[in-house]
Amino acid sequence: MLDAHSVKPLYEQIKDHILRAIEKGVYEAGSRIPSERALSEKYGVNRMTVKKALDELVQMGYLDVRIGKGTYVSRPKIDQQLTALTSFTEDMAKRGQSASSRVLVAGYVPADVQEARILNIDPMTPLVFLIRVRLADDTPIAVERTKIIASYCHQIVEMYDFTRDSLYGVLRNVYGVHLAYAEQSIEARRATAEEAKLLQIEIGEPILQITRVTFSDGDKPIEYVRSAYCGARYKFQALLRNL
Ligand code: 16G
Repeated sequence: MLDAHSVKPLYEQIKDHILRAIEKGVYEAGSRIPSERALSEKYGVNRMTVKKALDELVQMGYLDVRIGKGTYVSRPKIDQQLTALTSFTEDMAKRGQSASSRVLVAGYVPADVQEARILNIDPMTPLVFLIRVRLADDTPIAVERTKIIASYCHQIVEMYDFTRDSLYGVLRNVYGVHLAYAEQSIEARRATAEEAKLLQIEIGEPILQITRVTFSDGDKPIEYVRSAYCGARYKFQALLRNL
């Protein structure tokens, strides 16, 4: 199965072989692959060679090591198109997954100087403040910290339960707020201890930090969101046209 005379090192050949098995569904997403020992017997190489192949596949995101349990084929990431202003609930519905949230904070805070500048309001203006862990089919995907100018949505915190309700849905259907567009940036960083706990990942794992300012009609900024998306479970896609 392996070619000892090839210029390609044995561990690379094993990597290719395992990758092909993942692509063909021989090793299915979420399933456990054979142990290092079983693979070294299968390929007739020592365990270090197998380990090197597996380590690289883990680094590349194709496999996950679960300590004490074994090595598993990673599940495909959720991919979000960067083309339209949509909500988490809508994104999950489109994929046939159910969206829910763990609400950590739901209340009101006065705008600080930075928020006031971003939202074009006076400091101390009341803001709705929500911190939610967003879940897709019960898997934590992101921690979102949302601030919205409270005068747009009187008593929203008292009246709605954001474990199930969609914030954008309520703004649109109840308060008649039309969200026109958003400015968004995406940066890479490592998970903090708090995020690691909330997202059920290890401290230091990759995070996509997203900052979004959402505008209603008339170019009025109304929402300021800072979110930490789990890099292993989420990716963004965009179609780029040559202008
Ligand atoms: C998305 C938005 C977030 C918005 C939320 C509303 C990103 C990065 N963030 O998660 O800004 O507050 O949707 O979701 O896309 P909801 O209507 O499901 O509560």
